[in-house]
Amino acid sequence: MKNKLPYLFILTLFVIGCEDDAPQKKTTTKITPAVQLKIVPPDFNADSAYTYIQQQVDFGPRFPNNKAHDECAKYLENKLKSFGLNTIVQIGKGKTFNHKEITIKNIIGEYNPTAEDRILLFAHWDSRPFADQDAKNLTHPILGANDGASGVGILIEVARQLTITQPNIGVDIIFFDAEDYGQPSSGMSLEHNSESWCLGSQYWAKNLHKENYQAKYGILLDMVGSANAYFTKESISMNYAPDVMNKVWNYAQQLGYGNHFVNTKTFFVGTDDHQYVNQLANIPSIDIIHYERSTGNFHPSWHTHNDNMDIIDKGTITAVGHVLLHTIYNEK
Ligand code: AHN
Ligand code: ZN
Repeated sequence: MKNKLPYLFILTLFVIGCEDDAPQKKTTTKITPAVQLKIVPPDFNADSAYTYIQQQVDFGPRFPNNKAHDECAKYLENKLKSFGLNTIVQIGKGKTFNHKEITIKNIIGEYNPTAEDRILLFAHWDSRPFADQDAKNLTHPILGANDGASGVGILIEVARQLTITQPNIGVDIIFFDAEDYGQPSSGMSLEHNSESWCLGSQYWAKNLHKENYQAKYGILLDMVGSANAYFTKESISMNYAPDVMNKVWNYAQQLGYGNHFVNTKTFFVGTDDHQYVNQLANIPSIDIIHYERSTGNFHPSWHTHNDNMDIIDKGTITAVGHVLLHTIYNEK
């Protein structure tokens, strides 16, 4: 330090001797690139996502108040924690259509919790306690490989990728509980008693895990694992978040998944978690969900015992995972 004094003296004389507009102090020049460098999205690993689906299904049917549900909750919490996400288990009380008191566990992972700009990715992790759409064993619970585990498995793999390659935005992943404890539709009735579904997302939307929580938009994955899945632009998403839906579907088509992500608009049968995230939490959210063309309903395995690992397809998982990562890493 002492040695610098003579130089400082000479420099001062030099500055005094210069024109008035000469800089008084040397500042480092900031080089702003003309084009913001784009992050190359990491490769989505469908084998890894498939394993996460299998591991959930291996617990058995996972509905509130049963043992497999408890074990799976712990597994999901530990998975998010192991990838370094700030993990919260939101516990709440709920009541089912058949008057059962249940404990709701919404499992939340925050990536880059302090970032202002965030997106929300969600899926339900519980499986249906009955097989009311099946022809036999209607009262037995289902495995929910597609209806539940598929979306969650893909999001666990997304969580893993987030910590390997950092995106420019914050990401929240929520695994909602008790989506699938809704009242079975009786006979010819189309009445779904919609409030009896999506108990976990309803609870969260009324009791946000963070005060004034907001996200730019949300993406729900529901029944995203079957072969040749066909994702249409369904009406709830199109009413609340058409821009988000068009953006994601455009990305999908640019990536070559136009066979899965089609421009057809369809009417939504019943309800889903994005309904409450839109309506109660005011986060414009879309649902990526299979539409069965022959019936205008959900996948044929829906709420039957055929909803097991046999119908899970790595090609579809790759498409959904790739589109999600592309969307995340193109933000900002
Ligand atoms: C009904 O509204 C009939 N079902 C809610 C959507 C759902 C059920 N997604 C998965 N399981
Ligand atoms: Zn279901």
